[in-house]
Order: sequence, then structure tokens, then C-alpha cells
Amino acid sequence: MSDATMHNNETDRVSRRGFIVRTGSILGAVTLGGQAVVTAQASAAPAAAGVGAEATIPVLVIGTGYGGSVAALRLAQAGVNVQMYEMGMAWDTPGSDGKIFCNTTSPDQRSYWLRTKTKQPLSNFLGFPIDKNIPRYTGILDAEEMGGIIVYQGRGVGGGSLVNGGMAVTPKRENFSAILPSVNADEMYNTYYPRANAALGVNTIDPAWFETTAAYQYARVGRKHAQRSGFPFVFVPDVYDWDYMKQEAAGTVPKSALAGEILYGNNYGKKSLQRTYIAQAKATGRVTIFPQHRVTSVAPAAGGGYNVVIEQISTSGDTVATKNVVAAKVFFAAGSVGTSKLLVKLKATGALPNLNAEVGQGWGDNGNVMCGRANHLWDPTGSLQSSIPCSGIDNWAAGGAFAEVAPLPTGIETYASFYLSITKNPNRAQFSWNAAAGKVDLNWQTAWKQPSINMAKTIFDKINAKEGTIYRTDLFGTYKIWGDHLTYHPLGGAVLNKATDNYGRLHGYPGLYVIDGSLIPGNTSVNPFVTITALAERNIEQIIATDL
Ligand code: FAE
Repeated sequence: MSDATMHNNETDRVSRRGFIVRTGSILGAVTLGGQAVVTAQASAAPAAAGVGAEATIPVLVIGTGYGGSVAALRLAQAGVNVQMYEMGMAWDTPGSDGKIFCNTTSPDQRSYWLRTKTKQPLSNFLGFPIDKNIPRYTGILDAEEMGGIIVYQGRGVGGGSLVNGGMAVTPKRENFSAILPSVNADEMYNTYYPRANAALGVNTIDPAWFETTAAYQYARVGRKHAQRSGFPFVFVPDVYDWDYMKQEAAGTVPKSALAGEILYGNNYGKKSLQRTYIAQAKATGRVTIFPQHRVTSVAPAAGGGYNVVIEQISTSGDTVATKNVVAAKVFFAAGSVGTSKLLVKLKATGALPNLNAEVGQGWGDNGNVMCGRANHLWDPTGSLQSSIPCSGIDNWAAGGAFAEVAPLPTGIETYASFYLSITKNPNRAQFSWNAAAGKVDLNWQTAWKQPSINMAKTIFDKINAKEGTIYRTDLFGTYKIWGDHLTYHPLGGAVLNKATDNYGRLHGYPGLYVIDGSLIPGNTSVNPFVTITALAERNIEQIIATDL
């Protein structure tokens, strides 16, 4: 029997018992069929030592992405002890190949969240399906199928920062009032955007290096085509360490961006939250992180505060222990989908019935849509492509689209230009409780992407006409041009100043807060994490000043 099988059997046995571990106690007593059983606390987890269910911890944060990490750091700096619960893995230990993360071109069990086959955003190449079988495991990228859309999300300590492209874009000032209408833009642009950019370690590519490196030939081709059609081409800042990438190109350090690492994590070079906010938060000594712990319930506790139910899970996704923690304050930072699903379930099932009717509303996909163009043979995009995008085509004002010039790091010359567009798609979806299925549904329809396609076409129809080129039809299926089945940028579901007050306090429940992408109503006009971070900085400052 393999270790994994042994572990699964043990896991099943433990979860069938359904025991409850009183957090912090070494021994927990439960009754099974009238028979008292004493169980040792599951040992795989970092023990939640010193905290009894009856004891109240000051702050519990659900999730370790951008919003959660900002909250934890600033609260800890203000002298508050924080416990963070994260359903994904710690991602701090190398695998048998000596690396923590696996490569985009050779996905293994580390790649996907509880799937037996990869679910790559580009499903096909030259007409062939490229997904492959993998062992089921709590991998880093979740391709969560929500009705008419697949929502890609990072799973692990660091949330989306583990898997994203690191594109760190502050929206144009003139677009801000449409993004967050109830927020003072002067405060954001004078204080919180600069604070977020500094703490995230945002930097820009050396323009001289950009002109010469083989790794960005694809972006230079993208620029040439954009500019010949009259579109503004812009460099986009990133949290990847550009100096490190130069050393990768020089062959003096281990390669990450130049080895095609991205969707399943970057082993070097990218300043994920693990290296920025979370590292700082841990250094305060006041923040404890519990990976492989999924929060399933939050409800008012009899003696005040909130009783939080947490399932500790194994790498096969099975529950190995259930814990109860009472917290004075709880921050929902499980990401737009995670937070929305929890809140909608808790309202519908009676745990938090007083949440208002705005909970679950206002969800959008940031207008994401993908496409590829087939270039002429005299326009190669390069067999070496940095996996970190550095540029975009800005047609937001005229056509409602901002297109990131994206890599296609296959290791071979493809003559393809590839783009992820962010568009002003007006459609908004709603989460609702499906009592029969016992789960939360999202009513997004695939056809709702049509406005995004139309907006992206304002750029690419024109470029194709000018260059005498055509769309690729082999990347998302057979004869399918548009990648309209997915989003990387889920936003909304607990919208600021609607489901919450203007600082993320949930209506009806003092001490419950939302502090992640679910506060933003569906669109940020650019890639979202800088805005999520800056808004979290603004809100936590106010909450620390007035609520603690
Ligand atoms: P997020 O980072 O998703 O963190 C939520 C965390 O909560 C996750 O770690 C979850 O595992 C955890 N969680 C969920 N439910 C539970 C639960 N019940 N119990 C415990 N833990 C839970 O939320 N954005 C950019 O700005 N630039 C980019 O270049 C970019 N590229 C992207 C590429 C990809 C492939 C993907 C998937 C996303 C990309 N994004 C990019 C989006 C960005 O990563 C995303 O907007 C943020 O990560 C969202 O931050 P939140 O704090 O809302």
C-alpha cells in the first residue's frame, strides 16, 4: 500500500468518526453512538495550541490572499494577535524534484486543486487537446466550475499571488469613480495606492533591456502591431523582480519566468505575498497561519463574538478534524468566490440570517476574454517567452478594452500573438443557495461574454485588418476564436457600501468584516490586485482606528 493510500484510508476512518477537536486541547472527548471516545488531536496540522473553544481569540482571518494579508499585517502591527485559516497548502516545502512549484509545461499533482486531469486555460494547441491526467491533490490552481464560467483561483498561503502574473496595475484616476463610487479617490491615489504599491514591491521593466532581450520579442511584436493600428501601447508594472529576470537571461541564477513558470507558481523571482505582506506579518510574532484549514461556518457565539467552524483537510481534500474557535472579530478574506459562497450559505442556512439582501449580488468577471492571432512567418514571436507579461494595449476609453500582451511560453516558435483582454462588460451575476444540492450557485451565462468579445474586437479586428492576419482558432477548442469560458479576475459578491458599510463592516453583525475582492463591484478596468490591496489598506486603517 502506498503512503498516499494509507493516508487516505486513515483520513476516511477519521472523518467517518466525525469527531470534533476542541481547538487547543490535546484530547477531545466525543460521543459516538452513545459510546464515549477520546481522540487525540490530529497531528498533521500545526497545533492551534493555547486556544480553547471557550477562549476568545481577538481576530480570525479566513484566507491568506491580498485582503487577508493586509488585514493580518496591519492588525499585528497595531498589537493584535491574529489567526489566519487557509484551505490551501503552505507551499514552503520542495517536492522530490527539489522545487516547491511545478512547471507550466509539465504539470504534476501540485498543479490543480482536487482534479484528476488538468484544466488548462488554453485547452488545445494546433487542434490537439493538451490536458493530461494528474493525481488528485490539493494543488495550487483551482479551476472552479461555476455554471457558465470557470473561475481560476490560487489555493495556498498567499492566495492568488502564488499563481498570478504579478501585473500590478493602478487604474487610471479618471476611471476610479466607476470602479468604487463610494470611495474618496484623492485618499486612494495620495495614500493607499502608493502604500499598496510599496508594500507589494511593484517595479517596472528596464526599457533598454526590453528592447534587446529575446524573452520579450513577443511583446515587441505586440507593440508594433498595436502602434501600426494607432493604439496606445503601455508598459505594465509587475511584482516580479526584473533584475532577477535579467540574471536569468544572463544564465547566472536558476530560471523561473524564463523557464515558463507561472500558473502553478514561480520558484524564483516573483514577490508573491509569501515574500511581502505575509513575511512581514509573520515577523511581528503575532500572526499564526493554519494551512489546509477550510472555514465552513461562522455564527454568533452564546457569550459574544463568533463561533467559527473549521475543517482541517488532508492533501486528498478529506476532512481529518473539525475545530471550533471563538473569535471576537472575523475577517472574510476568502476571495470573491470564497467569501460570497460562505456568506450566501450562512445567510440562507440560518447561521447569519440578518445579512442583508445585497450579499451574493454584484459579481463580475472583470470582463476577461482571451484570444490569439496568427502572425505571418516574418513576424516570429520567439521560442523563448518570459511568462511574466510586461505590456498592454489601452483602448479602454474608445472601445472598453485593455488587452494584456500575454506570453505563450511553449518553448517553440508559434508565430502566435496571445492576449488577455479586460473589458467593460456590464453584466453582473448573483450567487444563490441551492438547498436541494446543498451548495451555492452562480447564475453567470457564457453568452454574457458577448459584450467583452465585441470590445476586444475593437482592437484585434483592426489589427488583423491592418496586418493582413487572422485569429487563431485552435487554442480554446476546434475552430473556436474566443476564450470566453473563464475568468482570472472574479470580483464582487459582497459589494462595498451595499452588503457592507463603506469600510467593509457587514451589516447586521458587528465584528464581521469583508476585506477582499468581493467588495469590488465586478470590474477594475485593469488587473485587480493592486486595487484589492489598496482598498484593504484603506479599510483596515479605519477599522483599527475605530473598532479595536
Ligand atoms: P485570493 O487571493 O483569491 O485569496 C483568497 C484565499 O482564501 C485563497 O488562498 C483561498 O484558498 C482561501 N479560501 C477560500 N475559501 C476559504 C475557506 N472557506 N476557508 C479558508 N480559506 C479559504 O483573494 N491580478 C492582477 O492584478 N494581476 C495579474 O497579473 C493577475 N494574474 C492572474 C493570473 C491567474 C492565473 C489568476 C488565477 C489570477 C490572476 N490575477 C491577477 C487575479 C488576482 O490574483 C486576484 O484578483 C487576487 O488574488 C484576489 O485577491 P483576494 O484577496 O480577493
